[in-house]
Amino acid sequence: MGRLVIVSNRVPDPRERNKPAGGLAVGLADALRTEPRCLWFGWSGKQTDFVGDPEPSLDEHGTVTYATIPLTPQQHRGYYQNFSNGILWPLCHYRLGLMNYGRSDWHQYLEVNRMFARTLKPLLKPDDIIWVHDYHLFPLAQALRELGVTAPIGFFLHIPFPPWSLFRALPCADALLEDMQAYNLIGVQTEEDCQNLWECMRIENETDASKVVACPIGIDPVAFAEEARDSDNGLEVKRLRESLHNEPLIIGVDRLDYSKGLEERFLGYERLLTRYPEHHRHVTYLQVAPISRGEVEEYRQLRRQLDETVGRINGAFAACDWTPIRYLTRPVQRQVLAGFYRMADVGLVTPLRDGMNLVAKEYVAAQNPDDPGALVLSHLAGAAPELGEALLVNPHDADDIADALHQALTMSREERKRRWNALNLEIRNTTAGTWARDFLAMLHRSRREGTA
Ligand code: GDG
Repeated sequence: MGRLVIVSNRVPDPRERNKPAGGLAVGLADALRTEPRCLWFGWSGKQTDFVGDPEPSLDEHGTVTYATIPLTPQQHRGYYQNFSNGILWPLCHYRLGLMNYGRSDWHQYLEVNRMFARTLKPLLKPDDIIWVHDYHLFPLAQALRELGVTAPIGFFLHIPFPPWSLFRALPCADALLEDMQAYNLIGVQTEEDCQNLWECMRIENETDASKVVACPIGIDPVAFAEEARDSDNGLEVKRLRESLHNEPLIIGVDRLDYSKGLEERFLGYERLLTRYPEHHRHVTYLQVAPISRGEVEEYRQLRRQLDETVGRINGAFAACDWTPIRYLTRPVQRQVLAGFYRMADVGLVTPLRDGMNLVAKEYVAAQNPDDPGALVLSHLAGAAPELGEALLVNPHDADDIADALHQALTMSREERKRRWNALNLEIRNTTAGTWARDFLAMLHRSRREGTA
């Protein structure tokens, strides 16, 4: 059997202990543990002034060979910052107003995809199967096909896909959809994304419905639960526990991104404090929000806005011995995070749109089965269809968030256990491992059935 070749924009450094916060790396790392042999190809995260196709750097680590290339500053700006993060990211999260289209960025995006194809091709072996990840690389299969690559190529989109009525606002929508025909199989997170993408592809070309499938990503719940149990006595976890004096904790963990609905969430918490004053001086809300894409203006603005909102809420409600919101913009170590989740009485996950949201699943996995916390979850997260026993809220409605938080904080242990058992069953059924296995089995099938 041939190797699995993973291609993603960014390739994690296997030697880095403090892994960067991000769902794709977390999901894939969990899934890869069971793969016998694998090549992982993509951008190293570094920049170079060398113009021309770079030579990939190879680094073997266990069963995985990491092959990485740098980008020039111009490629980084046009392909990564402007087109991927400034155009596709807002568009796919239904935020047309934040999309800044520039034709030169589109050209740069296409050119970097072609450069990825040219530098990857010499590393490929006859029986390889290729799995491309995420919106940075929509046109990659077509670029590989143009170089004569005939291997089966699958694609997985980690973020949502909008309906045609929105997607058609992208000036190069037709060309992108046309290029995506070159994939043998395309996976998305939910049935809604599947419908949306298939309709877009069908409008442009004859597309077989079986080419686009919903294949929700998960975590490794057993390993994460163990991590949470082990970290219960860690120094930072102890410090947090002691600082709370047996009072309840709400936790939120998100990359600092406008799709995560942080401003709306803070306003929902403020509404809780306004409408349910019995929680004053008792509840603490800890928000971990590591800075992400800090070089992009929209993200800097968001950060300023959140600093202001947190300051305002704390200023209005704090007492000399109580800070209602603790707000951390530095990343927390993964194991410490697991312990924080376990300690928290409420997991608060309210994105305005999210492909899946692994934090919701991590929160469930980390709970103590005898005394689990309650999950408050946006119905617009990709995880919502699977996690129906969470308290589902509309993230745009501060009162809805406040009511759900109050319900979660006052919920009986019996009800928490009942809901958690159902949620836990769900996350144990759909894991990172089953996600990768299911997708790859479908991709192999497409080869056997001759569509590859
Ligand atoms: C994309 C899609 C989809 C966060 N802060 C810290 C930290 N994290 C970790 C979490 C979690 C991951 O980052 C975030 O995953 P999400 O799924 O919530 O979100 P995205 O990064 O936006 O991921 C998303 C995902 O891909 C997978 O397909 O679900 O919809 O947007 O694992 O724990 N980790 C550490 N410190 C932090 O401070 N160590």
